[in-house]
Amino acid sequence: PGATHNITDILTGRCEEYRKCLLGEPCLPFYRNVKCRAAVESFFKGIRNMDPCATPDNAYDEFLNMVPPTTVRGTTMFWSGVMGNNIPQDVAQVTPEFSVLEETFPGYMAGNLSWCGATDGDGTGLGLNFTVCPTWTSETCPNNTKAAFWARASKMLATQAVGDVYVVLNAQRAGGAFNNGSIFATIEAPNLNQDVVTNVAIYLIPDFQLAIPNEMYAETCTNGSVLYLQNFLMNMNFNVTCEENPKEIMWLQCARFANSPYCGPYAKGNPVV
Ligand code: NFD
Repeated sequence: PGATHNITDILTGRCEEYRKCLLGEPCLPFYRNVKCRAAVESFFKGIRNMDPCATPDNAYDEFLNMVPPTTVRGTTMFWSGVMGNNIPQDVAQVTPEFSVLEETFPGYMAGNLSWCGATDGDGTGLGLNFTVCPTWTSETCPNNTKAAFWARASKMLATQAVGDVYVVLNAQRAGGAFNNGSIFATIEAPNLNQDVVTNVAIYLIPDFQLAIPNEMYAETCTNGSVLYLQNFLMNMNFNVTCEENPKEIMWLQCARFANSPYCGPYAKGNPVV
């Protein structure tokens, strides 16, 4: 895929927006003194002149320690397998009760951007490729520049989460709502802290873009990979709850996909109105 060619300007601008609290996110005094030029420099520091498929795990540590992902107690929301329509991100943006990685400082800066290191350079002399980056697959390019960023940021998000946490999963995800190879499964869930996380709430949502009601519920809270996840978390000593088609998410899905059989007074899970 293409690289974001003006990424330095975008990162700088987003950094200024965030530290000046222009976004309405919970805005911490800690961030006010962030030097955006230094932050952007540290963002690139660990990946310059690096093979874009062999990024060290700690490449972004200096950057992430300058602007760590921080969420308010009881609001941290993870998601997995539901990327297509940005539903969790959009719900979180207008719901103070939920915070996703994309609204934390580092998540906001890097969201929807594409970048990678380059050993041969692309003429800029900056050790980055501003034109094109290798496509990620776990086989061909496992430790790619971008994956290393989201992996480390996700780990920090999970590690600092306190109180109730949430995870939004796609009931119709091919191969199971809880995907063993996902970042949620491999990085976020294992880094939750049993001593401070009071409950893990699983929000199992249908894919509202699928029009056929019978096929809508591939998984429920009591079967398949979701049941496996609940047992996995309970074995780790977490309190776990699971809700199918929760109204906290459904209202936005129905605003986006108003003709879905999951919307309206006769829909499963909906109160009759
Ligand atoms: P997904 P998830 N390397 O829907 N997050 O649980 C690369 F390069 O399966 C946020 O994996 O859910 N890409 C963002 C990967 C990105 C890899 C990633 C990997 N090893 C993670 N694994 C973001 N904002 O962009 C997955 N992907 C790609 C955090 C996959 O192709 C969030 O806190 C898809 O485009 C969230 O709780 C995207 O990552 C959780 O991790 C999501 O894959 C979602 O990762």
